[in-house]
Amino acid sequence: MKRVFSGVQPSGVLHLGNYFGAIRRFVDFQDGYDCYYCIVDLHAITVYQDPKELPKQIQDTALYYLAAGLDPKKTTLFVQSDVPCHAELSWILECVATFGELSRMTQFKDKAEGKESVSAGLFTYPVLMAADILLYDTDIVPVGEDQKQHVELCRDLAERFNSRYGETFKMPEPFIPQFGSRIKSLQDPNKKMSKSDPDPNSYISLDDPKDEIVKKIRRAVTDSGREIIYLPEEKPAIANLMTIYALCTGKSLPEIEQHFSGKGYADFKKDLADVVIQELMPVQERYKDYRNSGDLPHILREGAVKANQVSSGVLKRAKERLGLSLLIDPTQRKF
Ligand code: ATP
Ligand code: LTN
Repeated sequence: MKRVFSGVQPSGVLHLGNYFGAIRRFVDFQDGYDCYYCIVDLHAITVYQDPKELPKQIQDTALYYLAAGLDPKKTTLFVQSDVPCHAELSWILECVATFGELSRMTQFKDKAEGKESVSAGLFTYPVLMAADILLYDTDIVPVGEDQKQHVELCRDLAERFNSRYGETFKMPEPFIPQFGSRIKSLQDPNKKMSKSDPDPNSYISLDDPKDEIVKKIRRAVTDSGREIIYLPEEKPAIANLMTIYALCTGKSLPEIEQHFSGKGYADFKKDLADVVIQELMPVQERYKDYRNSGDLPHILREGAVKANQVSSGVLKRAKERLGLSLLIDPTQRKF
């Protein structure tokens, strides 16, 4: 069976971009692939996280994975910091990555821009991501468009390591769907919808109540004119809203254009709010059910034990190739 790996940071409430660009897609792979989905808390602490809030954010991210439809019987769900091999392989790969290539990462440039001081972890963030992926002999990495450059770096590091030390890592492929892999901000269609956006009107959170969803969609910026027509270059705001409509309903863009022909933005936004609510209400119900069931610690513990078994074998392989000490065998650690 081919293996799939992906991760989401527990750095705040998940939004529609994370849902359509990542976690809803994760569900598509769970039948027929061996899936590992991780809550990447070590990535989240590259920027300050309140230690009182972080445990809840980790738990919530896991609950939303489940609420989106991931079945813990079919997939391995775990928290990154419960599996020590991630930080260990990350250090090894930092010794293979170059300062120059990390300096070219656009996410780092965006996140560091205008800041007086940023953590060294924010700079080496993509190396930890490469370690996450390579530790599972991953074939496929489903991510949103913004992570493409990081998956390419991961491939470069794997190739460099393999040619320097001998065949060790499997070469992963990114899976970035054509449609919905970059949902835009509701307030500025030139920016991606993001958890770290200070304006909450720019995103719809997975836990937004119905009236909030209606309000945010009503306030969403639109383009000049009044036609519901998909022209991403000329009318990026309405194209983004149509993308969300298409993802919620499964309708094609021409079908949506036809359905709203002769109608204006107000009618379209009203219907859009309805279809978003229809998509999110069952997710919110399942979130509550999983939270009340109390099953989560058990699911994450089982996931961490399995993730440790697989990743420790790959870490051992890498340490052997490098000639590092193996007096303590990573595969013999007890969890
Ligand atoms: P931040 O914006 O604070 O950096 P984020 O919202 O991008 O965070 P991540 O945890 O970094 O969240 O991303 C989780 C997954 O969601 C990744 O696969 C990422 O590509 C995807 N994703 C994030 N934002 C969007 C978006 N606007 N459209 C589609 N996919 C997205
Ligand atoms: N950097 C990713 C989150 C992430 C990830 C991964 C995604 C960390 N490790 C491994 C896929 C595979 C992001 O979405 N910001």
